[in-house]
Amino acid sequence: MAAAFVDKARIAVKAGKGGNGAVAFHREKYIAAGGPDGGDGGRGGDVIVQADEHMSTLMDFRYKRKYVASDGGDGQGARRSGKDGQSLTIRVPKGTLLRDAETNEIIHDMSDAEPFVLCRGGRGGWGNCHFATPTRQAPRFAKAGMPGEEHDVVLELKLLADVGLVGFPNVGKSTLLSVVSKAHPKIANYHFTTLFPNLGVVFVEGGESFVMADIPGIIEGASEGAGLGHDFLRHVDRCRLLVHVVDVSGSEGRDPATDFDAINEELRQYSPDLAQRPQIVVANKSDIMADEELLERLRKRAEEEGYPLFVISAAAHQGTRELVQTIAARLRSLPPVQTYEAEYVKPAPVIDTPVLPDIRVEDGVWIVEGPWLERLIANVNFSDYESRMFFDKQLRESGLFQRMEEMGVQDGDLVRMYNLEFEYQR
Ligand SMILES: Nc1nc2c(ncn2[C@@H]2O[C@H](COP(=O)(O)OP(=O)(O)OP(=O)(O)O)[C@@H](O)[C@H]2O)c(=O)[nH]1
Ligand SMILES: [Mg+2]
Repeated sequence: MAAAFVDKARIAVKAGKGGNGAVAFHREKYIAAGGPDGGDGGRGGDVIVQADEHMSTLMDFRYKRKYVASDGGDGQGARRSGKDGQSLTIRVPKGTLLRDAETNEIIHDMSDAEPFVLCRGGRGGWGNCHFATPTRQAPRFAKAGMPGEEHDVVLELKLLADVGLVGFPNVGKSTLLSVVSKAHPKIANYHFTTLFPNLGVVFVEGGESFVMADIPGIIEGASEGAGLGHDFLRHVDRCRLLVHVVDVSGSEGRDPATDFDAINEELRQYSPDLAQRPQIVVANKSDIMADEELLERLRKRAEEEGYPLFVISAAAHQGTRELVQTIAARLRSLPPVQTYEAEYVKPAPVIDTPVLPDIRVEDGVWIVEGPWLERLIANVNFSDYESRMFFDKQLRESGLFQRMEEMGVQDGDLVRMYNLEFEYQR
C-alpha cells in the first residue's frame, strides 16, 4: 500500500533528567551527630537510535512524535544512589539520516548496526556526602540533577542499495527486480504502477550478493517536483551503480535514445553528482522490438556516454543472468555505498561562571533575568539552607548586588527572579 511508505518525519526527543542528590546524616546509637551520608541522584536515561534491517518505512513516526527517556531517581540516606533512568531506544530503517530540525544539518547517518546516542541523560546531582570537607563538617547542601538533552530531529530515509533502477514509467524496472531477486513488486501495464521504492537482494552465482532498489518511474519535469519520481531519487542517491532501463520496443511511440537523454537530464537536475554515477544501460522488451533502428540509436548514445549496453527481455528472462553477472563484476571495482558525515556540531556546554543578569525596575519591583540565572535557579534546592547560601554567593560573584546598589536599590525593595520573590536586604 502506498500510504504505508513514509520517508520523512519530524520527532521531538528528550533524555531523562538526573535525580537530585540527597541531604542526609548518618545516625548510629551513641553517636550524637554522624557525618553527611546523602547519596547521589541517578543518571537520566539516554535516547539511543538503532538501525533496523527489517524496517522499511518511517510510518510509525507519523503517529508517535515524542520520545522521552526516563528520569534518574533521587539519592537517599546511607549513601544510597538513586536508580539510573532507563534508556529509550528508537528503531529506524537502515539508511535513515538524522537531521537537526532547525538547520537541517546531518547529525548522524544510521547506515550501520552501531547504536547512536542522540540525547544524553542528565547527570545525577551529588548527595551531601560529597560535601564533607574539614570546614563543612555537616553540610546540608546537595545538588539538583541536571536536565537531559533534548533535540528536535528530522528523520530522512535514504535507502541503502548497491544498484538503483532508473527509467521512464512502464519500461520494466519492477519486472527486472522480480526476475533477479525474491522481491515481489507490483507489475502492471500502466504508468506509475510502483508508488514507493522496493528493495531486493540479488544472489550471484559464487555466493556474492548485492542490493537492488526499484523506484517509481521518473518523467520529464520530475526533478522540479512535477512528477512522482523526484522525491524518490533520494533513494538511489547513495547507489554505487545505476541500471538505466529503457524500453526499446517502441510500443509507446517514443524513441529510446530520447528517453535515455531525458532521464539523464532529470538526474542532472536532481544532483550533478548522481548524474555522474556509473551506469549500465539496459535495453528491455527486446522480445517485442518492432524496429531495430531504435535500438541502434540508443546503442550509439550509450557508447557516446561511455556506458555499456545490455539487450534483454526481463519478462522472458532473456539476458538477465548475464546482466546480473556484469553488474556484480562492475560492483567489485566500485567504491562502497556512500555514507554521510555529520555536519551538525553540538553546541558547546554552557560554562557556568556567574554572568551579570539583566536588571530592570517595573512599578518599583526589581526584575532580574538571564539564562545563567535561570539555570542556577533550576539547580538550587531552596528548601535547604546551605543551598541558599551557595545561591547567594553565586549572585554576589556575578556582580548583581553591586550593580543594584549603583542603581539605587533600597532595603525592603521587592526583587523578582523568575518564580522567586524576596525583599532586598543589604
Ligand atoms: N513484452 C515485454 N513486456 C515486458 C517486459 N518487461 C516488462 N514488461 C511489461 O511491461 C509492463 C510494465 O512493467 P513494470 O515492471 O511494471 O514496469 P515499471 O518500469 O516498473 O513501471 P512503473 O512502476 O510504472 O514505473 C508490464 O505489463 C510488464 O509485464 C519485457 O521484457 N517484454
Ligand atoms: Mg514499477
